[in-house]
Amino acid sequence: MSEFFKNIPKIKYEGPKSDNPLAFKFYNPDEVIGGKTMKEHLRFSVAYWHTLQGRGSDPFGLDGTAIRPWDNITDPMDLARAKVDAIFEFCEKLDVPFFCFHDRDIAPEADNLRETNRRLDEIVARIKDRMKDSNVKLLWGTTNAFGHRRFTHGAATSNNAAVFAYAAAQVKKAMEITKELGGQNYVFWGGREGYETLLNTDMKLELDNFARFLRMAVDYKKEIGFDGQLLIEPKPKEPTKHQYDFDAATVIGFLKMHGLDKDFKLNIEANHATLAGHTFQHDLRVARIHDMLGSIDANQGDLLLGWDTDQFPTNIYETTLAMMEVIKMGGFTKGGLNFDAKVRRGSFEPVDLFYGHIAGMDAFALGFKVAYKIVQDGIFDKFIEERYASFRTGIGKDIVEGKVGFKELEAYVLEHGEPEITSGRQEMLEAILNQYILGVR
Ligand code: XLS
Ligand code: CA
Ligand code: CA
Repeated sequence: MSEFFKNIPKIKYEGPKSDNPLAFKFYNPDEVIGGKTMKEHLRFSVAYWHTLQGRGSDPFGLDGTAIRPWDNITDPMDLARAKVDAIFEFCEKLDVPFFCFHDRDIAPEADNLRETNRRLDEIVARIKDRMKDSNVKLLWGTTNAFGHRRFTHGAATSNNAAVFAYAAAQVKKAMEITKELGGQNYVFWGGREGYETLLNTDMKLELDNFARFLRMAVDYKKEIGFDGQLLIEPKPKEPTKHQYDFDAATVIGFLKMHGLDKDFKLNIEANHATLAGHTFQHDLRVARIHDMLGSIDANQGDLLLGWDTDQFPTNIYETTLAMMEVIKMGGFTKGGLNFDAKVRRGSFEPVDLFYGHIAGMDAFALGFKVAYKIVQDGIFDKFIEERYASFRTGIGKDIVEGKVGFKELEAYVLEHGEPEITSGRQEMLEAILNQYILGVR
């Protein structure tokens, strides 16, 4: 087996003061916090599509800038085989326990579904073989039902029933291979499930069809005995103007409306939350309070650009707030932190792939440590508890317990007069958060 990243050693933890760019400063995989190692808490994952498939192209530069160790391999199947070796080498050197893929990332699509599936089978067998002597596992599999021109009007929400069928056949196979590889989750990201203009769109039929599609997926999951978690990944726009899985709240409402909320959880991506006009923490919170936070696509967007830039997450403020939500839900079970992130077009050398992941892993490791201390100290929890104290006694308790209606509440106001309100102390709390982030508290 050839080595692709030849001059890159296994990345080790060297501590916050290390000046070695190829070392972890905050991510110490073996460090035990609260009874689990950091590796177990954070469950990092590499995205096949960005790291192995990304070419560093953009709409103004269709020719990619990326230089990759497999550039001299021209046959598409030879390339697919080589990339299997490359993903294991990459994850092992970074001590990342998981990876994720779309069906079309691991094996190129052929002229017909039969041959496409045969190619998949061959690559899956190779991955399975590599898994035998490696600790690297599959966090989730998914389907690329948005790249091919047949999906230009959507997949499960296409106007064309034959396209709906094609998407179903593709998900069927992708779910089978995810199971075969011991994948812990299966993700539905609505690639082009949305619309460009309502002038040509039957929104009701498209949404109903989408629910039908998800129901079929649940049925098939049971039929084949796949015990992974099904996840939906919200995104408000891009590639279509409007995507049906707009944000966490929309997806949860949709799932509940169709009686599917017990079968799915959410995969929340930071950059998608900000595209929807929310903070990352907002969408994580919405998912968490509904007990539907499954997994995370760890990246960050550029708020000045306003599109899906999929950058490596380096903002400690954001990673801290995100990890507070994860810790509050009791940690990941099947989910993890998947780096759905790509190095910039200008960062074209193979070593930049390592720098990107190291930066992201350190940012989340530090965020996790800070968040763990914040949750343990309970300082914000105590504040919130106190802030809502009025709902634990008297009239507030009666409201919560459903004992009163408008008439009783009017009588309460007539008797008690103007309420006394308290300060929200936002600036004070933000200053405390800064102390935690700076490690002085
Ligand atoms: C695209 C999505 C995609 C999903 C997997 O914006 O983030 O990469 O995570 O299909
Ligand atoms: Ca994603
Ligand atoms: Ca994205």
